[in-house]
Amino acid sequence: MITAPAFRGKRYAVLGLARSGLASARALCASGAEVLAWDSREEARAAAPAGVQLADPLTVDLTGFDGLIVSPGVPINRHPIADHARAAQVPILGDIELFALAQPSLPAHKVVGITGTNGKSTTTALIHHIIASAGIPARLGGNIGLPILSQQPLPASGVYVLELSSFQIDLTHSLACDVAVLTNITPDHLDRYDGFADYAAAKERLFTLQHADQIAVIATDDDPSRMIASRINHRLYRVASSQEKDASRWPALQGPHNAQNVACARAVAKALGIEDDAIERGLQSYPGLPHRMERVAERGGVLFVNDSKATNPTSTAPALAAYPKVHWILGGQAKTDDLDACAPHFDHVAAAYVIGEAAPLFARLLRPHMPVTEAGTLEVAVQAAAAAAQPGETVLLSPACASFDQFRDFEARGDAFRHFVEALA
Ligand code: UMA
Ligand code: ADP
Repeated sequence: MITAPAFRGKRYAVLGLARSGLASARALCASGAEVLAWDSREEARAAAPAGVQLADPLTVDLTGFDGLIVSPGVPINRHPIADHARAAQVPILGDIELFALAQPSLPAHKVVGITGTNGKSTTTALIHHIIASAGIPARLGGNIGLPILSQQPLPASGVYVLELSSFQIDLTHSLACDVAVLTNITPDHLDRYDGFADYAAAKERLFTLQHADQIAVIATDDDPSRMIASRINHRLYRVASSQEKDASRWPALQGPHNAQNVACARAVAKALGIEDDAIERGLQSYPGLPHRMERVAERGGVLFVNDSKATNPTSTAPALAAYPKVHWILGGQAKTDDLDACAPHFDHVAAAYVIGEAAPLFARLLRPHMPVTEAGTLEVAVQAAAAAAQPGETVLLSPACASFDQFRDFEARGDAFRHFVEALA
């Protein structure tokens, strides 16, 4: 766990006790801070570390507290806690800001921060893999599902590689990344922002927090990312997917979207002074991540692919492009009211199976282009798709939606897909 003398004797309130909130509460307690914490879920409260006072910060006068730590999943754009904290003049922070405040007492290290709408986890895991396989101590943390405060501190000269969502950046005020990365920006999470420009501005803050001697790596394949690159006043490595033409040597990094991730990771590795042949070895040996175009089974010549992490149409598009005849399972909680980003690849789809809240909308959008089954649940969709698929075809879960209407998160959805595939007669 990462602890810091900076927190000793201070008072913090923590709202949200899932992964990041629990890690924050534990690190603060272990650092000698006084902690009041809450989660609206009783089972989350039950997991609070010993020594924490359980009380809802909304019902407490926060005057004199040193900070309110909120989890990224708490919508501070509309949650009353935001005004409550502001009225008491208490700063609102997240676990990444606590990491930034702990940095001065950690052994000398570097931080690489990765943001973007899609490709964050892949790029983060790939950068971590290249650095670690070059023999440099490295830690992975952040939105990838590993709160950084739960990780062991690195010895001197190590590199912390942090995946940062826009929600986490919103709660961060002093993290200056030695290398900050932007993969791309397309519409996402618009329920949490006052429009697309506001969401893009949240990502841009990662770069405005950097110092003059630090490095920005920006993939300039889309207009909003090009716009952000044009405003960088410090060192900038501009990269593009087109720089990575031959992916044949990197089995876990196929597809045009991965060319963008590779271009970013290569630039970061170079910025950190890693030699070209070590970068090449890292790209070749990168093992891939679960739930991202993950091959889960092959049955009777039919391939089953779990791409549960594709939670918006832009991230689903490359998966459709990757297979010639797809039985496409999609749906859940829609983030957009169209599937335009996927349309160029509709000719790869043999049939669609729609599930969850978005089923009626997606059925209406897709029927003019392909046969559609309103399956409702993932289990029915897997059974129907498996029954229809011919040898050589692919059953693909690439939902283009959030999972929260039917699952705890995208991981639970991907695990359920694997389970239903394994249960097929
Ligand atoms: N809660 C309350 N009151 C409220 C609202 C929420 O008590 O009014 C509680 C909830 O009951 C819950 C907690 O607050 O227990 C919110 O937790 P969380 O949703 O932030 O969950 P964590 O486990 O802490 O996960 C967070 C990130 N979650 C989100 O951003 C929604 C995880 O990213 C991240 O991996 C983790 O911290 C570790 O850093 C997930 C994600 O979906 C993977 N990210 C989005 C994405 O990738 O698109 C941004
Ligand atoms: P994130 O962490 O930003 O959600 P991931 O690396 O987990 O990104 O990938 C999520 C989904 O997006 C996967 O389904 C993958 O197929 C797709 N994807 C990965 N990289 C990119 C990219 N650079 N551009 C568009 N889609 C991508």
